[in-house]
Amino acid sequence: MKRLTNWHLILIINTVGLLFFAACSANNQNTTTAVTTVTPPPMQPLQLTQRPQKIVDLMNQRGKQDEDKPVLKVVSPAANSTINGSTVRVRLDLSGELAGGYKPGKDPATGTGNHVHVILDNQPYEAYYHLDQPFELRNVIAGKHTLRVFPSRPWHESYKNDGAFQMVTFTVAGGGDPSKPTTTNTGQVVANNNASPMASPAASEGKDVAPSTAGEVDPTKPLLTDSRPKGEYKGPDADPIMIDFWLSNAKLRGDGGEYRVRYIIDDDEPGYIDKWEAIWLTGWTNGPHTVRLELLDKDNNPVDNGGYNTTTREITVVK
Ligand SMILES: [Cu+2]
Repeated sequence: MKRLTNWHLILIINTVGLLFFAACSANNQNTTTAVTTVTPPPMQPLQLTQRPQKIVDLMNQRGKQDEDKPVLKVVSPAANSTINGSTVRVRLDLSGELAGGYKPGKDPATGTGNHVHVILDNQPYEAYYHLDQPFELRNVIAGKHTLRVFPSRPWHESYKNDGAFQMVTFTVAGGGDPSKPTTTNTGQVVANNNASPMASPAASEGKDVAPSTAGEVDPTKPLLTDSRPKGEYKGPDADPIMIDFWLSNAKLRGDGGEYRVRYIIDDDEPGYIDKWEAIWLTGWTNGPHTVRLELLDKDNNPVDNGGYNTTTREITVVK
């Protein structure tokens, strides 16, 4: 009986040893990917991909619109003005080289069209389609604010020519009720003033955050204006997803400058943008994601400008 037990023990030890050996050899075969056997691979391996064919087709249909150089001027609120009350009327003037036919406006049939991205402080943009119709920000809270505008295409890619972008700083005296959101005249929420104790404009991370006031932004210093992605992406629009931004007073490495833009999706490995143009990422999983964009200097350190140069947005992908 005793001998049998020992024999069993030896058998067990040998079996365990064999298993270890098998496991080790399996690992050895994977030495080049040893890290991924320890840390599970990310659930969402995003990859750069080219501009989607449906957008290429749209561009062809648009003729020479994409060669236009639209210039925007903020007529109201006037730069450095003070507004009494809590409603800020936005009026824009569009000029520039428009021979290709660039004109904002929503096509009732498709619900899309050229439009302007309007950004209060560092909140997500709102779309302004018909520049001859009123656009108001309502219940803007008291204090200093910035408004940033630039022309965009139906698929939300910005025009990047000189003069396309303008930022003005203005002050709201009196102001709205901080316990209620700031909205447009069509009811779109621009800022949920009471939603979070995070009062710092640097922490403005989307619609759920921050009583919205301006950061201490210097219009002469490098400025990254976050634009896309935003909101919810559904069905065929959910993959690939475009990242796009406006860049002022800074040139990226690939454009002859020294700056880079870093993007971090969820907590994945960062990616870098070294040429100022929209990029498309494919491989998104269903559900909520965070997209962080930040401007880096030549030493890869974030460049601060009133908290606007590092922005995190929450998006939702529904495939
Ligand atoms: Cu847009």
